[in-house]
Amino acid sequence: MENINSLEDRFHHQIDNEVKIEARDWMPDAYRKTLIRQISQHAHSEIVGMLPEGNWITRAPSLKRKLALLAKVQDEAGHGLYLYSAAETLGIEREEMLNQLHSGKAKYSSIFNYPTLSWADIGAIGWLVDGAAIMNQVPLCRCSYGPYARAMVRVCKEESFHQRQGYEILLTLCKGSIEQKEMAQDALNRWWWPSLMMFGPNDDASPNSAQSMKWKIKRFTNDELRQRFVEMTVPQAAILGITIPDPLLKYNQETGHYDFGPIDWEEFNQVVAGNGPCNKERLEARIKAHDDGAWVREAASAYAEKQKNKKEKSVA
Ligand code: BYC
Repeated sequence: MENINSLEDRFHHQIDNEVKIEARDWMPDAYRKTLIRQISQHAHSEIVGMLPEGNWITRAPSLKRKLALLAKVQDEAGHGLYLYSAAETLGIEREEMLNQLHSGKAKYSSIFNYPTLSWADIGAIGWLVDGAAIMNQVPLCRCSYGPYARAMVRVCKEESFHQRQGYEILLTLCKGSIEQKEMAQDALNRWWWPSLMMFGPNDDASPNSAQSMKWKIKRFTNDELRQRFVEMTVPQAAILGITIPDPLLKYNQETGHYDFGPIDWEEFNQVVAGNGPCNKERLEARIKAHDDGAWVREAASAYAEKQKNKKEKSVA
């Protein structure tokens, strides 16, 4: 039997042997820190991601569409809850994470700082944004940190329903009138490049990837996942009969993969720095939702306290 001398050796032994790290296990500070960073950013993205779609719940074109969108947005709130809970197992309080988000200090996915201008945008978000999310998050089900990996299993199941509802919205529009198909094309034109940016900077500009890969938090690099997303999406666009807005997108016979044009990293940096089209609006809406919900949290805490007292009295 192998001799595991120190806590650090045990940690590496677990990582090497695909044994999940659990909250009770010793872990290096930097591993804990990077997980808190990634999981909390992910949680923030889920709850901010509710906002652009939430705008369309009252304007969905039919009862069926309204129900599906409502369910999807509720799922996203649930994803936020699982993820904040997973981050809490690492020793950070939810309140602290929310303070970081509301004070503008925490990052969330760049994609949610773009406006939803038409109903077709709801289709494009489901198809592209949730499609990109699945591509990125399925490997996270094998993340070395148990609570994050397990949360991802359920999140991915729900994301796959979201992706299909989005694609079906676009399929319906593309089979409809000329104006409807133009709406779908316009949505693709606006959401394509931001969706590619969701995967994060190119590998040579990604400061966290190499270490996260060693720790088996990430299983694939940003560029690998972005490439896979392009490969998956091109035939889907062809079925819809709409055109991906990239004149350089071309199948490369030699590599067997699609080549695509350069991403505008200056735009990405601006959005991440808080200067995207909707950053201010999103943060204000999030803070308002949090403030408006204060009475619910207070009532829930008061009720929990009452129940606890009741139980204590009955035991005494
Ligand atoms: N936007 O070294 P890198 C959803 C930051 S939710 C903003 O490659 P890492 C959905 C990055 O944080 C979608 N910032 O970092 C919800 C880092 O900054 P710091 C969200 C970005 O962590 C509702 C710096 O750039 N998904 O799907 O190794 C409705 C350097 O990057 C972005 C997740 O959060 C970005 N796009 O890799 C519908 C998935 N990209 O912290 C759908 C989990 C990078 O060093 N997260 N940055 O200051 C991940 O997989 C990884 O964190 C990332 C980035 C691939 C995103």
